[in-house]
Parts: sequence; C-alpha cells; structure tokens
Amino acid sequence: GVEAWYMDGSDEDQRKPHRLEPNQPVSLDELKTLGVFYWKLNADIYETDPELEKIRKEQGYSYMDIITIHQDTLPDYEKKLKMFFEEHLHLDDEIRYILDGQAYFDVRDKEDRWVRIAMSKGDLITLPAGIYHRFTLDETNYTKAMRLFVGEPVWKAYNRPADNFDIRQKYVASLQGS
Ligand code: KMT
Ligand code: NI
Repeated sequence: GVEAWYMDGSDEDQRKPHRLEPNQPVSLDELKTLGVFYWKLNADIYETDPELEKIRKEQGYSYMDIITIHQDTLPDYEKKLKMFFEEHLHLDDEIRYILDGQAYFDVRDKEDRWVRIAMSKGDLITLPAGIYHRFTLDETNYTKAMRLFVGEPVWKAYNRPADNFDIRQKYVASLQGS
C-alpha cells in the first residue's frame, strides 16, 4: 500500500517529509473516508496494462496525458511548482498515476489537518472534486505522472478559500456519513 502521515507544522523545505515525531500514520481506510482512492499498478507496462484499461473503462477516464515534472522538461518549472503547492480545489476529481520517480500529495482531513501521501512508481490516486489539496516533488526533484480525466480535461484550480462552490459544499456534506 501507499504510505501517508500527518504533517508537522514547520515551514521548512516543502520537499522534506514533514513527519510528526513520533510518526502518525494515516491508513488507506482513513484516506477512503476522505474520498481518496488508491490503486497499485505495474508502471513498467502502463502502455499495454489491462488492469489500467479496466480502471479507465470502469471509471470513465477517457482522457489521459503524461507530465514530466523536472527542471529540464517542464516549461515554467518553478512557477508551476509554486502553483501546485498552493492549497486549492478543483471542480472535478484529480486522478494521477505515477509512472516514474516520486512525489507528495497533501490533502486536508476532516479536522483540517494536512495528510501527506507519499506516491511512487505504480501508485494511482484519485482526489475527489472539492477536497483541498496541494502537490510537491520530494527531495529527488523528479516525477513522471499520467493525468487521467473524465471527458475533456479542466485543470483550473481554485485556491483556498473556495468554500462557496457547490462542489465544495457537496464534498463537505459527503464527509458526514463516512
Ligand atoms: C494539481 O492540480 O494539484 C496537480 O496537477 C499536481 C501536479 S500533477 C502530478
Ligand atoms: Ni490539484
């Protein structure tokens, strides 16, 4: 499975793990209660993987592209990394499949605490529409990720506060029962 933990509150380098001392892990089941879902796949065969095909078909992930996040490959690298690390939400699910390297996705739990999810090669994650989150590279400064989307992709991010969007209200309501 994937490893996740509650973050410390320090403003030190965002690429560091920021674990609490002692570490306070967050399980996959706890992530599920936030609407965050996870699959482990074989990234070596992503171009022909029947498991990935099945997920794409079942979830309706018609769109896909691949983004390589590295100093030399991503235009406006510094600017984009800064944007990705601003706390934001989207009106649609964010679906990412790590094909190489590693990275962190941070999501807010029900009590508004940061949970850091350590993603590496073969990890596919879905963040629900309306969840506050952010993204950073780790100290290896490199990841290659597949971006999946239902229909035509909309990358627009709304930085916090974005509490008045219907999708945010719907997301918050969905946390009640879970
Ligand atoms: C987002 O909206 O948080 C992102 O697209 C993160 C970077 S994609 C690996
Ligand atoms: Ni996002």
